[in-house]
Amino acid sequence: MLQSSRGKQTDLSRDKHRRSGTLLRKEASLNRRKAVITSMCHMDVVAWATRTLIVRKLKGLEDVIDVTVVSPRTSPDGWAFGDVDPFPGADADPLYGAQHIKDIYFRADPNFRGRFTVPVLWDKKTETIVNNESSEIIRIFNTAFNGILSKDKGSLDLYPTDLRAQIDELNEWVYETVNNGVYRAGFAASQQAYEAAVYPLFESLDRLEKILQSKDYLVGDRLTEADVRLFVTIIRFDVAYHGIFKCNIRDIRNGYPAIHLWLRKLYWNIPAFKETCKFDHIKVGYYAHDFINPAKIVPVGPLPNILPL
Ligand SMILES: N[C@@H](CCC(=O)N[C@@H](CS)C(=O)NCC(=O)O)C(=O)O
Repeated sequence: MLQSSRGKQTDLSRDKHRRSGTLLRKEASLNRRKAVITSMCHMDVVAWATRTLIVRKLKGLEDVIDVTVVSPRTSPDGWAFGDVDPFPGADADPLYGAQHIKDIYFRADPNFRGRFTVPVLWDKKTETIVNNESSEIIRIFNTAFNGILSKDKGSLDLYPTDLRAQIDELNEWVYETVNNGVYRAGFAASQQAYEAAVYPLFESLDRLEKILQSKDYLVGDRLTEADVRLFVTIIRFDVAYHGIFKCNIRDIRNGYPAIHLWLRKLYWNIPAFKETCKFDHIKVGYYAHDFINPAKIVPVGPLPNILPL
């Protein structure tokens, strides 16, 4: 977590949502409305935002969901838009000319006192934040626009009913020990806290290695959101977390053949994975932290960033 606002944190006021946390707004209010949603993302660096970009492409939502990319460099005011911090690939806010993501939060809720995180899903029609939680945004993308998508995109289901229990169970420990585990190891302020994150992380990688023996996907025999959620962490593992976050008991390319094959098949065979991944941005983004890398030197390796199939 890169920035925190001071004081008691609040969440965005939420509409009634399902027990699964699927939606903040009713699906019907989003369905059939083209180009009304914008997703503000810190595009190439952060695993949380990239999940939403992958699912946006998998579902063919490029014409429905615009993307505005903020600068990956942190500032005292949080994430800045591209006109304030002209980082290559960062965009100005096309809607309101906002300077920082926090301005968008205050537009949605002037009393907001939480963290000004990305991604943010913004409804251009009602002019408010629909959702700022990536795991929920990918479920919105999975279903909310199916009525206006082509048959094959509309019928692509990354959270199929018959696999939900297995997906939920896997997501839970993968989130705790892997997706979030790398951050807990990387930002640990004591040896004890670091070890409390890094050992469970590698235990979970060992467990994932067994699951992926002779399998292309984590759950069932099809691509699901579980693969997307794990992919964004594993693709960053060797190039970033192994070094900057000291997650270095093993790396993926030498230590986990089944995970490594699963990773490369997704990356090389499915364009949505490759097209949302920019290794140079990932490296610069993670190695730019004052706290853990004051000199901000970005390592050259490992090369190549990802091996061929
Ligand atoms: N639960 C959120 C977490 C998002 C998140 O932590 N984003 C980070 C990117 S590293 C962020 O914007 N941090 C800014 C902050 O904590 O102030 C999600 O998955 O969407």
